Amino acid sequence: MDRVFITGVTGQDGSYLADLLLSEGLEVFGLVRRKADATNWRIRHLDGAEGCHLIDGDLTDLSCLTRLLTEIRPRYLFNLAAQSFVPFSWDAPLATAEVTATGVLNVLEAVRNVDPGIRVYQASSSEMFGKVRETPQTEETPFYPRSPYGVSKCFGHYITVNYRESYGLFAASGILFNHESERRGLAFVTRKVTYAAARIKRGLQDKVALGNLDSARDWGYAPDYVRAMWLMLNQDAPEDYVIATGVNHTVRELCEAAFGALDLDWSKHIEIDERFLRPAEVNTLLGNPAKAKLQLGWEPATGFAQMIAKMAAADLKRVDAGITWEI
Ligand code: NAP
Ligand code: G4F
Repeated sequence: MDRVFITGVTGQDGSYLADLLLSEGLEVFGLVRRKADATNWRIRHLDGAEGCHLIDGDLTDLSCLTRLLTEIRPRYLFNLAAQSFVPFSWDAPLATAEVTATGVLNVLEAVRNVDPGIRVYQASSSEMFGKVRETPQTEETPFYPRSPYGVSKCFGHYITVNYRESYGLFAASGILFNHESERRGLAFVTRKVTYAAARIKRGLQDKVALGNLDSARDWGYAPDYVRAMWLMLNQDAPEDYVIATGVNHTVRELCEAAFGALDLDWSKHIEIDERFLRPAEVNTLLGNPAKAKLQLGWEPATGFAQMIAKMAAADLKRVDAGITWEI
């Protein structure tokens, strides 16, 4: 049975990827960092599941990664761990760089030293395009990051390309546009809005405060996107791919979709709070997934409206069940 090592398994993508790879018959080793109060709600169903091992460690510690890869000897490694919340990257730029930038180098060094045959996936981001140089964005579009997070992701991307070219590693970088789900963290705008809409529907609050309503994102569904990651590591050669839907929507349209899914009028419940504006904004992102379609045979299965309706329904269920820890 092939072994796979996933960093970031407690996050949105890591949890879906673990589900997918377990269903494909792989043995999954998921890296979990220590927290004082660890609910790890997205992987609760995986704790003790057959073929799944949750192991303690931290991406910022090369000795830890080296020891774990030596013990586990995986065939595949997915590096999904990151400080992934853009606004926090201005609050803690060094901590962001340590995980989101240098953490990638730790992974590549551990792979190079333990077994350069391990196939590596790096979670790159459309945030690297930032102040976009062309629309839509492709694998060839130049980067112009707009946050310490975006800059850190550029480092992670280029060091992955560099280790592939310098040492012949099978290292592929997925340039993923925003993707969301019922397991999205509550701070990100889609889930913030669907959760608030569910609470408003039940009379638990009346308003939700947001920042820039004009900002546009190419939003896809996370379970579709982890399929693309798996396809990338099963090609003959490692390459970089844009993963996106090719359609974008504004935050205002997101509000319309989320509140509309619960038969609410969004305009009565949104207020603007400058605290949610960013020092430098990425105004619009739109990806062209043509290469992924052609070479991987990948296409998104779930559209924007369907995804937002699923998220709103899941949040309504949580609110009705009094579940407050899935945030
Ligand atoms: P997420 O939900 O924020 O998950 C991030 C994961 O990284 C969590 O499991 C977190 O663990 C872990 N982590 C953070 N610091 C760590 C450390 N020092 N050691 C070990 N693990 C650490 O992010 P996501 O949405 O699943 O995204 C997965 C990856 O794709 C990230 O690299 C993100 O930057 C990138 N990406 C995401 C999107 C998107 O739209 N979702 C788009 C493009 C790229 P805890 O649970 O302990 O916090
Ligand atoms: O949901 P967001 O916080 O996601 P953002 O910044 O686009 O980053 C996400 O996608 C990236 C891929 O492009 C990932 F790499 C990254 O890890 C993360 O998953 O914000 C989306 C947009 C922004 O333009 C923001 O200014 O929504 C706007 N927005 C408006 N009001 C808000 C809010 N964002 C948040 N988080 N909260 C608000 O109240």
